[in-house]
Amino acid sequence: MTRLNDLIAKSNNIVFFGGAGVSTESGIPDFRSTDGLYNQKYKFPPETILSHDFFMTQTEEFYDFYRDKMLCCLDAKPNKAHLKLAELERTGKLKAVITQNIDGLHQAAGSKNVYELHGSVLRNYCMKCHKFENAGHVRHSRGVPHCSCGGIIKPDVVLYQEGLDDTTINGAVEAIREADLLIIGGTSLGVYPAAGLIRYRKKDCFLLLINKSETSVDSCADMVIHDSIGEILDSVKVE
Ligand code: CNA
Repeated sequence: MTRLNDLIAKSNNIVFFGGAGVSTESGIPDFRSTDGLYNQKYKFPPETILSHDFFMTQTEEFYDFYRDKMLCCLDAKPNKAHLKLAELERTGKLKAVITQNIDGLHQAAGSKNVYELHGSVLRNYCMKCHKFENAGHVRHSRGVPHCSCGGIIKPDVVLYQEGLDDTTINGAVEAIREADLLIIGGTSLGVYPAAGLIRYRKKDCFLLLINKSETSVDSCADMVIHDSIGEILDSVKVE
């Protein structure tokens, strides 16, 4: 791990871009691993259930799945990967975490500059009066959660068929443009447009990939580590 530590030591603008694999060591299943949600059997595929159309037309069924499979992250704790990234931010070396995750664990670990490309289960809002509700309200309600005004509550997560928030994308792109070390970790890089953002890195930005399985970006990365992101990041010495 000497090479990794040298790399971190000489970088002054580190950006981390991650996905569901960052949180598997906190007990939250990802989508595409063998024990991930895509390999479990449901009446509909997860990408159908987690789509805008499905939410609008079969809201109760959406919430059955969402409470069961997506809100389990409310009980999860940050792991070694989240904690090390927060520590690196405190030293001033790491400038931003860009995540496709919706579990809020980077902030729970202490990270401040976090771009949540796909929103967060911790935020929910009334589709009628736009009042925000916490995740506890959604979790403990039955059927379709409603606001006191009678409106339906929607999680502030980006469902399939929905666009990403412009301010979040712009902030993430800006951070990637400035990076001298871009660490990509725990993501299959299969979900767009999020995965496409890494193309905005500078020509001389060092690209480090830490992922258990191969990705489409392995061949153009400067360094590839196929291992547990928690273990690898935990081995990083913070000066
Ligand atoms: P994915 O497509 O499921 O890929 C996860 C990747 O992480 C795979 O390539 C795995 O090999 C790898 N991986 C799994 N565990 C580890 C580990 N411990 N160390 C290193 N690598 C590991 O997930 P993506 O994030 O690429 O796809 C984006 C989707 C997943 C986003 O829309 C997320 O909202 C969605 N998602 C989020 C969560 C969460 O918030 N925790 C959970 C499940 C899915």
